[in-house]
Amino acid sequence: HVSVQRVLNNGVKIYLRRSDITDERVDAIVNAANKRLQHGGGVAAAIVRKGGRQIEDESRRIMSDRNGRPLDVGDAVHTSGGHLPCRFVIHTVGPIWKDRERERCISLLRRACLESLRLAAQLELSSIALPAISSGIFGLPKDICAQVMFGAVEEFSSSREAEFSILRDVRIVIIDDETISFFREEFVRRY
Ligand code: AR6
Repeated sequence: HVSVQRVLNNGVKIYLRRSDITDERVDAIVNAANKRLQHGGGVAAAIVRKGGRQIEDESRRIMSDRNGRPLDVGDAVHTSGGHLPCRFVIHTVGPIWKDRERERCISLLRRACLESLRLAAQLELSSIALPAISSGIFGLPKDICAQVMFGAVEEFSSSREAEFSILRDVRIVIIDDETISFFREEFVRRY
């Protein structure tokens, strides 16, 4: 669980931690979800496995309230944390990587991160943990994921939303060796 941290604008602290995000003691963890909130694999499956039925039931309710209309890529919605140690799960939809749509994927990942942070600020949360969104099943290159995610946290920390919120503890939590090596490299490069 070695963790590194830096203080950004408005006193927002960014942490990089190696851990299972479902164990994280924060107000909200972010799920790398899909447009239909079907939590089939990766971090999503781990979240519903540990969090229990409630997260799946609430996810279904969100979809039925939308009459089945899928979320847009970059959107963020929330459910409770069920049996997890966090109060909320913020479900965001990252892009499916396509080499030919590089810039579009980058801007959608940035939006997914920012929408998650904004939602946490609106919910008056003080801490949040994010996984390496889109870098697993959705195939987004891990070096690009690290650049975009740190960039989005910095952008949030400099925003009015951050200034007027109590969100001060932002963690990027990564479970595997390979992914964290890309994030460590980017962390060292930036800070
Ligand atoms: N804690 C922290 N990170 C984790 C954990 C965990 N418990 N489990 C996996 N990761 P992915 P995506 C990492 O595939 O690429 C699902 O089916 C993993 O190593 O979970 O956005 C959804 O329902 C990787 O680095 O998300 C969607 O359909 C990162 O989390 C689709 O996958 C993200 O990998 C989303 O794909």
